[in-house]
Amino acid sequence: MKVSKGQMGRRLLDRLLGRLLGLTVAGVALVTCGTAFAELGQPAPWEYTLQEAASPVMESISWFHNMLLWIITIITLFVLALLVAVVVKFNAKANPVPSRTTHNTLIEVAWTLIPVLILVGIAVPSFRLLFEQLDIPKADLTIKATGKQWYWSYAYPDNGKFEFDSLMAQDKKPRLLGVDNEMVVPVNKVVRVQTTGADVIHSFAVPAFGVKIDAIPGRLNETWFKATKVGMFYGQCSELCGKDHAFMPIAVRVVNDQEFAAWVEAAKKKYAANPASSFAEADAAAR
Ligand SMILES: [Cu+2]
Repeated sequence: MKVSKGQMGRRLLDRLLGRLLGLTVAGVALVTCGTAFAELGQPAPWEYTLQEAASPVMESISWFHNMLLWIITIITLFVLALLVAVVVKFNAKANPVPSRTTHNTLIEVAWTLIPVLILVGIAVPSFRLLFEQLDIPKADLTIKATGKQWYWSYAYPDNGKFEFDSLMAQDKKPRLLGVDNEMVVPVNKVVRVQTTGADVIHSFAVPAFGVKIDAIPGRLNETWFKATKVGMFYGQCSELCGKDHAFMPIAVRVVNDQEFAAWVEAAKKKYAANPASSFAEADAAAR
């Protein structure tokens, strides 16, 4: 069969478009799979967004992040449009005799005032978020997290004064995030987290809760979270603290009230004779 040049061109174009469509579908599938298979409370392959929020603070952080992304996208496109207009309309060929205008009061006031208004518009929700993070509501329980080279110790001063060490467990999943003894908290309760360092500066961070706070020797820092979902949530030490910095994960198990009460009873017995406990040290010092 003879085909004309025009037909061939069209066929080629059809095939190219088909290929492109296929690639796009594959790309979209890859991206949506990446998020569809993403488990709550931990990073996922091909993830490019923030982890799914599991606390009110993280919900505010995600909202603020997305809002800023819109603003910055609009500004960037606007500047790009201006640049394109300048290149096309005012190059030497298209505009051989340039205007000698030096001032335009209206434009100068506008390009000063509009950015100021945009910044003020950003500042309002930004400060609201900052206060939400720093103004700790009345806590239902307090946990003291002590960063050590290279593991975490969690103390529960309100629930029978026990403390235990939490070390990365090689055989546990997810890799590099699983630990031997998890921090356990009740769901929908305000947890005050106090952090300190026993040797060098560490940082206690759990992305799904929107928590990241330094653990500094000789200081007691404070933050809070209210986990709104039951499950496992992981974080990592987020301050370079030495050779095993990457191997001191934070694993938080969020359970319901009954499960938490049962865990506290078991933990009190299990960790009663923990020689590493700062409560044991305090008892020894008092004697
Ligand atoms: Cu550390």
